[in-house]
Amino acid sequence: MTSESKLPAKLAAHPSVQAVLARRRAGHVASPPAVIDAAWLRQLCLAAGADDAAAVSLDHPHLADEREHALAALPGTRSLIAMVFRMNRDNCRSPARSVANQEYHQTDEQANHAARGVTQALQDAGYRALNPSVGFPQEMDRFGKERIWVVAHKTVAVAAGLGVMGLHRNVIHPKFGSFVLLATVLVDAQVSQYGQALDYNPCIDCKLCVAACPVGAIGKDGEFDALACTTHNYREFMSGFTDWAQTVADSQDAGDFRSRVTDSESASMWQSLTHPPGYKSGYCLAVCPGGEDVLGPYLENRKTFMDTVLRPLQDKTETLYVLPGSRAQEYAQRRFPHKPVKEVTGGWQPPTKHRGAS
Ligand code: B12
Ligand code: SF4
Repeated sequence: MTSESKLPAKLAAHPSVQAVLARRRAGHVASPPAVIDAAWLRQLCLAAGADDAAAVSLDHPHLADEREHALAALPGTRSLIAMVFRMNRDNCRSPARSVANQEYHQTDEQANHAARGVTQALQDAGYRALNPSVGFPQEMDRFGKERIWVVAHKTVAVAAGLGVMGLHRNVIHPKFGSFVLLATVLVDAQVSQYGQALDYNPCIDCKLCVAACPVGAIGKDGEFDALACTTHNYREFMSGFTDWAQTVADSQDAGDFRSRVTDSESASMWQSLTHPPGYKSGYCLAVCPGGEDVLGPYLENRKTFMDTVLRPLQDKTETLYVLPGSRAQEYAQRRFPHKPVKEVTGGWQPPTKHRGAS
């Protein structure tokens, strides 16, 4: 801080400035510890509502691609604090979209709330800290050009040792399995102890996620068709909404519009616009038996697990959204003949520079 004598007279006379200077003279402004105590930090995260937490240094080699993004979000970032939030399993597994979506959105809110609380506590302790959004909102001015998320929570959580990405490319926590959402807090200090990466993958390679995805977005070999996933699952987000609006614009009259878009689809779009938007699927995560808390019933009786968890999602009659001529279209028609397939446009192309990023 500039010494008192160097302050311009008008500024030095300001009541706020005088209050700050008086506090400093009285010795009430202590610098925070240079290194944050890891045990204190973990307790702070758990008390805020996280189910697990660990920090990772920004210098971790697996965060090389995150570095510029973290520093742009919070200049001076030294550490990232990864947090995990459990979701209720049977809610996520429900074929009723309203039930599963409510679970996602409630957990999303809880995670944002907790990350904000941790950020505030760090700020009060004298650090600079920032919590990027858990999911949406994201940076839509970059949409179609570069990545729209501030921090890749999966990459951070894996580097911090909170789990490993399974075949379905979501992080599987060793205990809570796939039923977790992730949050990250950036802070401008080192932490006394960082998390260690897991030395195994909680994914058991059962491939139920492959069988559950209605548009074949998950390959048996681990290939992930992000475009097929977004086109169907994110039908009522971003480019799916653009396609819906384009259909309104292209329609000659109300009758023409209603022949192209069912009343059920428009009502569903209305719901996504007035409430947090609804995912159409997320079945890959719903059926995953990975993780110690989840695995028991699968090991006990795999047939019962499949009959009660996988089948209801496979059997559900629901519209699948695909790009014309796509692999997803062929797959959906062949594997799920009872699910009507609808061609849509306006898919979300992964920007070339992010393809293959991990
Ligand atoms: C972009 C994104 C998506 C995209 C791409 C998914 C993906 N696998 O990356 C889409 C729209 C498909 C998506 C869907 C879902 N997502 Co999402 N998503 C994100 C987001 C914003 C960034 C993900 C990321 O870091 N990708 C880059 C790297 C790390 O991932 P990757 O798998 O190695 O990269 C591959 C793809 O991402 C793809 N890709 C890379 N860049 C881009 C850019 C674009 C535009 C596209 C389309 C694809 C793409 O190519 C890579 C190589 O195959 C995060 C939130 C965040 N800020 O971190 C949530 C997040 C990953 N999503 C999450 C969830 C829960 C879901 C859904 C289950 C939502 C739902 N209810 O249906 C589905 C699951 C689909 C699946 N099997 O992954 C959770 C995962 C929690 C966990 N346990 O890991 C996160 C972490 C949100 C959170 N805070 O908890 N998601
Ligand atoms: S469903 Fe099976 S294969 Fe897919 S991620 Fe989970 S454990 Fe791995």
